[in-house]
Amino acid sequence: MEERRIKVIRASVVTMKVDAIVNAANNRLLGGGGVDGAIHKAAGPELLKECRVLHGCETGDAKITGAYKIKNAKYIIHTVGPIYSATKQDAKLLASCYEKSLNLALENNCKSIAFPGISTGVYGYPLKEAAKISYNTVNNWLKQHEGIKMEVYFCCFRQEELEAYQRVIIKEKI
Ligand code: AR6
Repeated sequence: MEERRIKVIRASVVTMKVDAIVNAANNRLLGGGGVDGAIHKAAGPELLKECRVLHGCETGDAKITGAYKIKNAKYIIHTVGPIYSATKQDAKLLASCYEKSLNLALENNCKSIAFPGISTGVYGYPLKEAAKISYNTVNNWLKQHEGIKMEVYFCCFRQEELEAYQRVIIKEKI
């Protein structure tokens, strides 16, 4: 039943009408390229101001801020994925990003959250593996939080991302 609370769509996470959008940030939390750059650009300079006082974020952890000029969301959850190194640690850290982000969303009374593919850009995480880990982590989290309302969107920016998630979901249903 959890799959009904998960939606995979092709969209920029910046445009999502949800309580929290997730940012694929770096340890410094001071902006960057990719989805991080797009979020900071859309949210405006006030976001950077708030990020400065957070004093960074550990890999696998998450921190929350306001969404400022991004009016379609209430919060931005900044999480730092692992730089892919082909070690067992990668999967643990990536799963932790999704879990910690969901925990933060729940603590802040969010009922919907939209994720980009953490670590699947500059940080080089192979799409197929990342889709599997993120989907399973979210699915397990939802199972553990059955009574609460939380809509989860996987926002795929590129067609390949969408296809990677669709493959994971099809296999899940077999
Ligand atoms: N909405 C959704 N997904 C997006 C968007 C968007 N607007 N833009 C890109 N993507 P990346 P990372 C996808 O590189 O790998 C930054 O410089 C993109 O297609 O943004 O976690 C940070 O500051 C890819 O699949 O994040 C860090 O230094 C996925 O988002 C570093 O990059 C993630 O790509 C983090 O690297």
